[in-house]
Amino acid sequence: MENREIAEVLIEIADLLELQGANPFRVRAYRNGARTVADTSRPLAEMVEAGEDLTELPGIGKDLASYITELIETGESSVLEEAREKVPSSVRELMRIDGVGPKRAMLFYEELGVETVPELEEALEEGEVGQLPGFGPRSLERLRQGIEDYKRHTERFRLSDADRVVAPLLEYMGAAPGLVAVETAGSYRRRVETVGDIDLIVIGDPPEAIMDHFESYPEAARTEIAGPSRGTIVLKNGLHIDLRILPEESYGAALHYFIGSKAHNIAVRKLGIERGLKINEYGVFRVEGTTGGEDEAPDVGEKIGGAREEDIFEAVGMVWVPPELREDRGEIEAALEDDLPDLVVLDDIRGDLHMHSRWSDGEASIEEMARACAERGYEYMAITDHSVAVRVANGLDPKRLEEQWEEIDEVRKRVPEIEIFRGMEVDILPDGSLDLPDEYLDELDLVIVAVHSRMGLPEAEMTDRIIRGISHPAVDILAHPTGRLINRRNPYAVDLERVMEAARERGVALELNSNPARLDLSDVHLRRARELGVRVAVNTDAHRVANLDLMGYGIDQARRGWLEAEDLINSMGLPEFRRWLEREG
Ligand code: DGT
Ligand code: CA
Ligand code: CA
Repeated sequence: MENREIAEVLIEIADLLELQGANPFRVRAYRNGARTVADTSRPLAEMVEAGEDLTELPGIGKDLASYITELIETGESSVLEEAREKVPSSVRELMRIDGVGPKRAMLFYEELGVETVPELEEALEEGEVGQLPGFGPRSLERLRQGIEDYKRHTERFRLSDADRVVAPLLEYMGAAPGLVAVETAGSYRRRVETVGDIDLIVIGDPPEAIMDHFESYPEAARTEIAGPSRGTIVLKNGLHIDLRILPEESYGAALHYFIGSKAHNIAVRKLGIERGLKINEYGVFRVEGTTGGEDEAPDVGEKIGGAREEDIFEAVGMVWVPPELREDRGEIEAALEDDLPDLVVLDDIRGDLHMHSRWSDGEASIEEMARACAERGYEYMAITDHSVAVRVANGLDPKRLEEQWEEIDEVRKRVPEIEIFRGMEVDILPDGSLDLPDEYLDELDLVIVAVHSRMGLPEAEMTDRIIRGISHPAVDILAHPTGRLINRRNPYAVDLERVMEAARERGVALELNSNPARLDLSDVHLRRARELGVRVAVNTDAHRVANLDLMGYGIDQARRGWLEAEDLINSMGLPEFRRWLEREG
């Protein structure tokens, strides 16, 4: 059982307890536990098997530890089952509607028998909700709006979709009267693979004029909040934008606060308290006997910093932490020791090792791809069209592969600025064998393997299949190792821990697929790969020239996974990379 699945169970328990009006501290304990589990790169299943004490993990008490152990050992949770007996799990979804909390969700369920959002919508239309106590015309209208929003935006936005919206928005805000600076914060700034909303922070004067300008954004569908220093608009595509206008002297403190994450902020604030400092979005203050609580007056005490973000870190003895690491996943401890990783940057990339041409399902010729890679400053690249099993992608049989090699030879002459490796994305068939005869595998410079079929196999079979696939001595890289598509398809059931161990033993690299719909491996998985000493290849899997620019998403994700240039294979210069290709598997 993966940590992610354990976390989902804990969240479900928390939601159900909340619906049942349980003690908020108990609910929070499950939520904190879920976060810890999801953020732990080592599988808890392995810890349980090794007889390790789960209560060593932050936020995991005795009870939680025993529930998790039960879940890992039996695949079931008696606490969850008990909670489900009192209220169906689908009722949780009602709480995701703006304005519906646990009390109202339970009211809909108990009084109207409503268990799902569509049922609630129906009850609203039939006038049943209007019969309930506390539902006047205004709250009915708000509920209708909430359901609309829910339907339009039940999913978090992919980072790439957010990017498309944010670039023009920043340009527009830059033209606001009296504006001094505008910056992004929140999960967007931390480059999380999906974002709930976009947070912007601004310095400028007068604030009213800036807020007016913000509300008048042509892409806005409506204004949700418009206060003197804080506003929220909802764009036509459903994305919410939060804006905060700040005085210059607390800009750094506010930037730090709103970049988050919340967990990171709380940990930094705690360090402050230990030093008699209060840290909040207004600055750093020296206060006798501070509790650091959010109920304290915000700006009491002697202000010792806050204009620059560094002020916050310096005050607690930390070096500056890149936003991508600010998740309270160990960056605080590392920054106190000045021992943060030297995170990889786009410039470290020397080649892209996964791309398609017109020979299979790509849209560009090999020459167009080669010239585009050379323009991006790469020293090398690999053309990796599909093997024959992927019929829908026009996969190549050995005969066409040989013809393709002739074309690669031609292009090598015409585009000598870059080394073009003969590669292929070879399918791992359901039995774990590879979709290309050995004599051809041996002739390839670079072999990527991947699963594209029978993704519903049980975990043990899928794991054996993949390990058998990467055990072929010709294999260099395992592409998109979990097969997930963000918001579209869950990862297939696979024991990634075993796959990583096998990859390390065989000297096979795991791919970080940079396509923003995949970003596969995830940040937590990448961190684990690094811990285990498995090399990573950040590739675009480009199907057209413009896709080559998706490399930046892979780099963002690699940074969130704590990767340094030396953890990658495609950061090597050409001679070193050639030696890597010739390594003993
Ligand atoms: P999202 O929007 O769900 O993708 O995630 P974030 O991290 O952007 O969260 P958001 O938009 O709710 O808030 C932006 C930042 O503001 C968050 O990363 C940290 C900070 N923040 C929000 N609420 C709290 C809070 O209750 N306490 C503390 N310490 N910081 C908070
Ligand atoms: Ca946000
Ligand atoms: Ca926000």
